Amino acid sequence: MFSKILIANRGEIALRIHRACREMGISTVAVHSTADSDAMHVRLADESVCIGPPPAANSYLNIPAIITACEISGAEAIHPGYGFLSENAQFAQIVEEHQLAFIGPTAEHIRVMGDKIAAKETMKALGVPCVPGSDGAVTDVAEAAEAAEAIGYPVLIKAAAGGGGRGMKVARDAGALSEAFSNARAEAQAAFGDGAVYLEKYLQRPRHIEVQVVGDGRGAAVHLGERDCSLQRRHQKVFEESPSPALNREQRAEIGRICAEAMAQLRYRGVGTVEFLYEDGNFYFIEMNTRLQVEHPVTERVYGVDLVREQIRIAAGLGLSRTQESLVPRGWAVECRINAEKLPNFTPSPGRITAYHAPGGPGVRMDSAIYAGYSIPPYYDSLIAKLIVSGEDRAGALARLERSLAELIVDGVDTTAPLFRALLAEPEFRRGDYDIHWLERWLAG
Ligand code: MV4
Repeated sequence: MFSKILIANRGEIALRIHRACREMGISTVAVHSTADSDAMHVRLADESVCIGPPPAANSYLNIPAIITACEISGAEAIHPGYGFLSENAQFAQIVEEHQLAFIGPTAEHIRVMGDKIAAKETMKALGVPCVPGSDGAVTDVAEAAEAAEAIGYPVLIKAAAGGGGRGMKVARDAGALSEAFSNARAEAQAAFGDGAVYLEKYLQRPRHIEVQVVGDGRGAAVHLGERDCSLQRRHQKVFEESPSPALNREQRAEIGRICAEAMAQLRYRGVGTVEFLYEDGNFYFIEMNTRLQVEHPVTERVYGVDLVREQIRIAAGLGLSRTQESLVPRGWAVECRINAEKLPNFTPSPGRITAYHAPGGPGVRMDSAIYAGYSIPPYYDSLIAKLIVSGEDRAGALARLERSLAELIVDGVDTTAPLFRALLAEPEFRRGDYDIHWLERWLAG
């Protein structure tokens, strides 16, 4: 096992990783920008290294500075968290070239899944159900029109280098295809420096359901069920839950088995998330994320597994701590992403937190790096806390969510916490009756 790990991240996820390390007897090295000298992840770590000025491009994305911090501190492994360098294949490769362990998949697996066309081709070949679409990239309008006729309208044009919804264009019919195609290509080129696009059948009202997988890199892999992440705004998740209100035990076991078997075949190493759209009882693979996700705690709660501990064990070559048979879901967990943003427009609201009280008690977990007196810097994303609440069933979890939100105090900045109190009053939300467009429709109404 490692004796020292460098955490290449900030905020709540840096703390989350620090906590797993501490429980495993591993010392931690924090890195930080000059804007984060007073951050909680720096205060709690055993050592810290300043790696640059506030903009992430010059600090949390500064590969030479992070490798240097590792070498001067004597850390043997790097945990990238989520965002920043977590899905940068080049970074994973450089880390390993320096005889350091990257706590995550191989650079090659990151690269393949980062190319959405290659990811789909790979998963399809492994027996994972995919959205009907073009066979790989589509290079001109004529080819696009031919593919669209075969798929059937409406179609969605997506960037191969994309993900997260950037550069996607819907064509409702043949008349709209040419413009949608040109716009998607131009946006992909501008956003990613790669104009490659592909076509898919446009699913009109799916849910976003993602399967948590863990592989040992040697051909063993398990799944930890699913999370329903359909409640999003502008491609940002707002609320997640596990299990999904839409699935039964048989459906879960089936899609989970398919994903775990695919990961075993791939010899996937570490944690990963296989993303699906789910409509009318069918799953359609869209993308795979090769990192620990923001919403991992709902899975941890329902399956009783520490996913960060699992990541560290696997990177150290210890293999999986659990068999599939031992992974039995219990109860229900939900997560609210609390952002420093002002409603109703979600305007960023950085500034000084003058008072803070976190909810607690049975079934409540608050993952956050804020404290009273802390100043939220304006340079990074606005997530300041994740409130994860569980119960014996969905109704129990929602009842606890309601009382937790009533306990929460964050003064000095605006937050999105009131949004969840309003959601709890919505019958459709309470029934779990929502799709990927529900939240934006509700916010607009
Ligand atoms: C889709 C889709 C409908 N049909 N693909 C958006 C982000 C990217 N990860 C995939 N996305 C979508 N892909 C097909 N074939 C609708 C979306 C989509 C979406 C997906 C998940 C959660 C929220 C969403 C909001 C708008 C569109």
